[in-house]
This record gives sequence, structure tokens and C-alpha cells, in this order.
Amino acid sequence: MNNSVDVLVKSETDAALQHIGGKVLNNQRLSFEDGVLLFEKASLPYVGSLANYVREKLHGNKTYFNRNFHIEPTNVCVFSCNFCSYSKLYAHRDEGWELSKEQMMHIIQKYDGKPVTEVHIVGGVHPKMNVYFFEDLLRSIKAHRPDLHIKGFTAVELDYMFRKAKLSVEDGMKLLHEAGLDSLPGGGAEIFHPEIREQICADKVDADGWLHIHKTAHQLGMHTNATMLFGHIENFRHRVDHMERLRQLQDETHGFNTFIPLKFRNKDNDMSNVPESSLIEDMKTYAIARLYLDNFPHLKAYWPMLGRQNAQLSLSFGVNDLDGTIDDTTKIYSMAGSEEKNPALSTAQLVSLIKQVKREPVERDTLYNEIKNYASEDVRELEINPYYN
Ligand code: V47
Ligand code: SF4
Repeated sequence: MNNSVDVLVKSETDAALQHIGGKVLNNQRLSFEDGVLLFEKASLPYVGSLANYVREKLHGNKTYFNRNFHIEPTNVCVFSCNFCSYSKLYAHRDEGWELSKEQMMHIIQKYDGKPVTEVHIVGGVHPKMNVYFFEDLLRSIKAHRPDLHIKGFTAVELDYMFRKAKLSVEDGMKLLHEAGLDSLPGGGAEIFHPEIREQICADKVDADGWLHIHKTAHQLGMHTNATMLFGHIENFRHRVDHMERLRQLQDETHGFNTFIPLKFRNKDNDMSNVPESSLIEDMKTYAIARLYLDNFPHLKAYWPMLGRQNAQLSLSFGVNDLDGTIDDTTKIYSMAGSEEKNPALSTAQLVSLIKQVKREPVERDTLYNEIKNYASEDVRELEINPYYN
């Protein structure tokens, strides 16, 4: 047992919070009401210290990242989520972009000979880009570069393309998995509770549909991630409800790798009147997620959304993963007002960010197999070596 956190729990004056702290130290699961109480009453140092205790018990000082790049096939979307600053309705598609298979293969080929391990494919829901178009794309990527892990398509995109092709979720997932889809990103989850979902993204797949797609992927042996869009019109009970639904599915399948809380950004969308959450609120949300999701191995801060410095800070509040080099014009975030206008970090820069806060940078693949531990590498040498830039 870590002495300082033990002392912290014993000196907590609120009996209910002390009881929750005791549960964390004794490896006992938190209840729904425990989660809500932490949001309502706990101080940031209290949840932060507990989350850091759990983080270090699971991963020590290790902080994972990977070398990845993004492809966004289109920003045309049949849906109209109020928080989205990125999509163009199909009726205005001439103002958006749609990439052909050849254009996407050109992006893939740009990375020939470079040590990237993952491509993340995510975008709007275009009515003409159907499941067979993406099947063909996946096959072409795998034929060109079999070792590249393809993490692609949110449950929202998949739900639409399967329904349109009149395929069951099971048949649709099998088709894409056999074509080369290795894992699913966590997007589209937003807030599951219908009270909120109906106000922010009424027309896309609901909670049960989202969870069914991830469960089906898990049953095929694929791993997936899960996100939560927080800090807008939801309350604490909605956040805990969201995590509870994920925790229950994870108990059944153990297919989730990573939970990714995404801070709502309010620039240029239909929710611009909603203020953004404070940094304290953000760090508390990471910390409570680490405590509540006791069956999720990893907690990720997506640095383009949070900003580099806040991502560094999150490493003391339960986070053990910073996504990756990303190398993208990740418009989905820059358009919503995120800190990072053109997100890309070199490996040397990521290693340096992690080392600055005295953590141990570890390059991983998508499935968290360790590729390289940079703890004893000299950052200045990495900076001048083109392999790490
Ligand atoms: O579901 C859209 C979010 C998500 C805004 O699995 C916004 O490794 C904040 O899920 N403010 C898509 N967030 C991206 C995503 C993701 C990203 C990185 C890694 C992984 C992974 C998954 O982007 C959407 C939505 O929740 N989003 N608009 C906004 N204004
Ligand atoms: Fe479309 Fe996704 Fe934007 Fe919703 S969040 S409008 S589904 S691109």
C-alpha cells in the first residue's frame, strides 16, 4: 500500500468520501452513487491522488503512445449532431470534401518506409460511401501494407453503412474484419443517456446500438475503444451512467482497451452558447473515470483536444496514454476550437513531453504491445535523428 494515499484517505473528514477511498485502496468496485458523490463532493487532490495510485499500480510510470496517422474520408454527413463543428450536411456537400479510394491510397503510400504502426480512419457519414466501398479500401490498404493496423469507423458510421446495405451487425462486422479492419475507435458514444442524447445527437445510433456494435466486434476477437463527450449539458449522473454501461459490457467481453474522455469544445457549432468545462472539471473527470472503470486497462488523453500542457497534467490524474504522433490535419478538432491547430507531434516531441513530467515514455502498437521504452534515451539525440521525426 502506498503510504501517502493511505494517510490522505484516513484524514478525509467526509465519512462517505473516506469510505470510497477505502474501497479504492482495497480494490473494491465503486457503486453508481459512489461515482456521483465523487463528482459532487470530492476535491481535485483527493480524486487525483486516488486515480494516480490506481494508475501507478496498473502501469507504474509508463506512459504509452503510438506512431499513427489519420485519414478522414469525408466531412459530409447525413447526421447533424449539435456539437459538431466539422460536418457539412449532404445538401451542402460542395463545401465539404470526399476522398476517392485513390486519394486515400496516396495518403497511405506517403508513409511507405516510415515506422508508423496504425492508421486511424474516421469521418462523416456519407450516404454514397457504402460498406463495399470501404471493404475495397481496407483490402487495398492491407494488400499494400499488411503490417499496418487499421483502426477505423465509429459505431455511428458502421450502423449507417450496415443498415443501408441491409446487413446485420454480425454480417457487416465480419465482412469488414475479413477485409482487414483490425479494431474500432471509440467515437460516436457521446453521452448514452437518452435525456442528453436526444438533445445533442438525436438522429444517430442510440446507446444500445453503439454497445451492440462494440460487443459484436469483441465477439469477433477485435479490440475497441470508448469515448465520452463531456462538459456540455450533461450532469454528473449522466457521466456515471455512461461509464456504468461501458463497465457492464466490459465485464462481459473484456474487449475494450481504452477509455477516452473528450472535452466538449464550443467553437463554430450549434452549441457555441454552452460554456466549456474548467481545467479542474476536466482533470476530475479523468480521475473519476480511472476509479470507476476498474476493468478498463487504459485511460487516454487525446492531446489535440486537450492541448499539450493539459495532456501532460492529466498524467497525474489517472491517464497513462497520450494517443500518438497523429500526423494529421485532424480537422474534427481544430474546427471545434481545440488548442492544437494542426496536430502532429514527432516521436521526439512526444517523448520529451512525457519526460518533462517525469514519466516513462513507451511506444506501443494499437494493442498495447510494447515496441520501445524511451526511458533511457537522450531526447536531444532523438531530435536530430530523422527516424524519430
Ligand atoms: O464522437 C466531435 C468528438 C469524436 C466535438 O478511439 C468533439 O483512439 C469535442 O472518437 N468537442 C470522434 N469533441 C473522435 C474519436 C477519437 C479520437 C481520437 C482517438 C480515438 C480512439 C477516437 O469526436 C466524436 C465526438 O465525440 N467531437 N465534435 C467537439 N465540438
Ligand atoms: Fe456526423 Fe460525426 Fe459530426 Fe455527428 S459528430 S454530425 S455523426 S461527423
